[in-house]
Amino acid sequence: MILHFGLGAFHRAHQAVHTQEAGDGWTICAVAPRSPDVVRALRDQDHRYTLLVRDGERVSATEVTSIRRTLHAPTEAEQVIRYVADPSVRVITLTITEKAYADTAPGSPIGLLAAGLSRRSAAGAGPVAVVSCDNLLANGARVREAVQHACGNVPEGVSFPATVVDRMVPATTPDDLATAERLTGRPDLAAVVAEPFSQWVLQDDFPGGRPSWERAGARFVADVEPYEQAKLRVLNGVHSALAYTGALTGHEYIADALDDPPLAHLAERLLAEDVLPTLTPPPGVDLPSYGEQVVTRMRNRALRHRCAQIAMDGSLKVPIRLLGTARDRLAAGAFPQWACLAVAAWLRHVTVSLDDAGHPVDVNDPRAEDLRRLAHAPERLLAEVVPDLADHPDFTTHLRNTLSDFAEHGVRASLTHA
Ligand code: CS2
Repeated sequence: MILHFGLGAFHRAHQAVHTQEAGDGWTICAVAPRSPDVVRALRDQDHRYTLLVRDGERVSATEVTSIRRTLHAPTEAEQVIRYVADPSVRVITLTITEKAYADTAPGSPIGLLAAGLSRRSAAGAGPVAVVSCDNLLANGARVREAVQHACGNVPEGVSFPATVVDRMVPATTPDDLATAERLTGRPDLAAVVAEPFSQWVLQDDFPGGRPSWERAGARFVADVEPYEQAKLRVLNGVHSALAYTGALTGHEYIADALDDPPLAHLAERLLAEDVLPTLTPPPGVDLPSYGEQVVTRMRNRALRHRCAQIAMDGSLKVPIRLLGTARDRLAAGAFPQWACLAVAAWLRHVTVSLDDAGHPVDVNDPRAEDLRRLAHAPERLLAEVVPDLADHPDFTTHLRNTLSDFAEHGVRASLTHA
């Protein structure tokens, strides 16, 4: 059995689907860290739900049945710990978002996982793989570190394979729920919507066994790092750049942002001039074609992927998605002007939080208050968010100038002249 932490739409459209498609009998018990809503919805419908795949005008509906049980962590913490320690659980997957790795409080996903792993190793319940499926750098090492921090040691018999996940899964809307009902004839409050593309690259380190996810298209590789860098810098980097510039220029959806010429230009230049030169191609991958494929996927307007959703938690995402690119280009003696523009758009989004027409943008970031307090002192703000780029005064100067241009001329006009 698989125990999963994080019952959001992404899990229901990715790992749950891979597990069903592997077809070798593995099932999932999924833990909701906070809200009881999806737990209630799934329990009410026998844990079956619909995956809608949207591609332009086409939409298909598939029933997903791999999740068989759900637990609500705040009210069922002891059961969660018991599951972690259960010998029949041999794989534990996580989609808990970037910020949850720093939270090791007893009731948090990491706290519960650590308590369960300690109990498991004390009881000799057998080996288990803990598989982070979040968009982090070295996510295997990161969850291992978080567990070690919470338990004081790493319990024996636990592996932490690194993985790279990829599927665009926007938040489900009332319209999606109505479509699911129309296509299946049943109301479904847990339906999810995704693009056709789905990928999972994993390090093959599963001491207690695993599903044959390769039958569902997953790739098991010795080293995930080249895939990770390519995915985080190309897809997530461009996504974040478009989310901030899109929101600040009045676009609600990523596909609309990409339809706006200066924003499309930013995405193309960012990829070609800043991101791709920093990457080592993963085996068999042609990076320019990969970049084009990613941009084509983002143009799928049926997905209605909101800029605001992707803009969320920038203080945790931007360093992983854009600052590594900037750092590597600077080290190579080149100036990453497009990455710098994207970082400036993020800073304007989180600190000024008004679009070009003066309307407030949705900001959802645990550090928003801190960063806003520094908005009047650009030097300190930059030292705070790009500390390791402080010895590149040309980068910080350009960032400051870009912020002034945004304030004076607006984001769209500044991009048009970039
Ligand atoms: C997005 C990602 O929400 C976001 O920040 O950039 O979730 C993106 O859709 C996925 O990583 C695609 O694999």
